[in-house]
Amino acid sequence: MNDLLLRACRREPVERPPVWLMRQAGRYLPEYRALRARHDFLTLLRTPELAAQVTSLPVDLLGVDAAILFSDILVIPMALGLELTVADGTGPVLGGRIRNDADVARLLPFEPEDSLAWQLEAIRLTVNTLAVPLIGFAGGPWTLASYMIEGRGSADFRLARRLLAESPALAHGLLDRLADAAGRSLAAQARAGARVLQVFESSAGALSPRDYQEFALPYLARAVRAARETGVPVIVFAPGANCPLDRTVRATGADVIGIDWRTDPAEARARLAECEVACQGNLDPALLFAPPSVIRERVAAMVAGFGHLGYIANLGHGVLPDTPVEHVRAFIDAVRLVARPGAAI
Ligand code: 1CP
Repeated sequence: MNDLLLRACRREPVERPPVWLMRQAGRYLPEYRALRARHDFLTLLRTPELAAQVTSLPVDLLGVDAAILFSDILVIPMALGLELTVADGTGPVLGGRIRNDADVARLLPFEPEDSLAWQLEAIRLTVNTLAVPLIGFAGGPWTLASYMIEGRGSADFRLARRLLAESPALAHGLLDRLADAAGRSLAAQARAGARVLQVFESSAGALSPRDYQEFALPYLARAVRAARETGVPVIVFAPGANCPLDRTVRATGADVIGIDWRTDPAEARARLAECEVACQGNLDPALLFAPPSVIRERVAAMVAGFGHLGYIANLGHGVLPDTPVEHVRAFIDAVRLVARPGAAI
């Protein structure tokens, strides 16, 4: 078993930093597109054999040091009773979005072993065949709420921000349900065999500093605490959060903090000097459209900025759908190359 990721999460010595990519199992891979041509997205998600197959694709094809379960943050809203549709070419849409107390009262009780049994079965199947650790994940409570209020992704989540302003009590009621659901989903994934858990608080950057403190951080902290009770390390990724990194780390108790591409690696480390936390990130996903020589140069600077200890090489957000696979390979190879002591680029 390649345990580089586990050792990096615990800030133990490693021969080189582990490398994987957020959204590594997606549409930029021709093998994924071929499977998608034969099955719709929800069939891929809900058929454990197929989900296991997609999860393993980037490990087999690219040699990354971790697999991330092929699933989606929107499976929790779906389990709570919102209808999820993913049409070709457009983003996912949730039916029955949240507008009032009655909508929250209608949400179904959340039992991961029951409503997300297929997700847990996919984990059990996948871990049997993988030679790298499997990462389980969930959306952060605020991010789940933002999609459930908006009904879809949004550049600025203005409907969701409006609801926080107009109906804070309703928002807190919803976030309370989602903190519980995200925490229990993560813990169930760990029990099924996930060795690391990541919380995607992807809508963090939509909030003012003040509202992040009130509506995001306390609920994110609850979900992370529930997940960490399983003993599995937790990565918190809150891209664009208008909050100092060390405050998010202290409030949540994260083992690893995801760093987005807008943050300088050495500045992130300086900010976190007093925290016992590992870092993950943070190459701009758009840089994978640059020539491989530029990718190698930027990876060298990134690894030098973070240092080798307690560091997981990754992008600063998900890999973009049209990214050339050869450039993804250049990224992975560059981490291996620059991480060799004394290696020149
Ligand atoms: O490597 C992987 O692809 C792992 C599985 C994975 C993960 C971790 C998928 C598969 N989705 C996610 C997380 C996810 N989903 C996030 C958080 C990560 C991030 O910030 O990038 C978010 C916000 C979503 C919601 C979602 N689901 C979107 C974004 C939509 C939007 O408008 O904001 C999309 C496009 C989906 C569908 C989806 N999920 C995953 C895939 C491969 C796809 C594409 C579906 C298809 O094949 O058409």
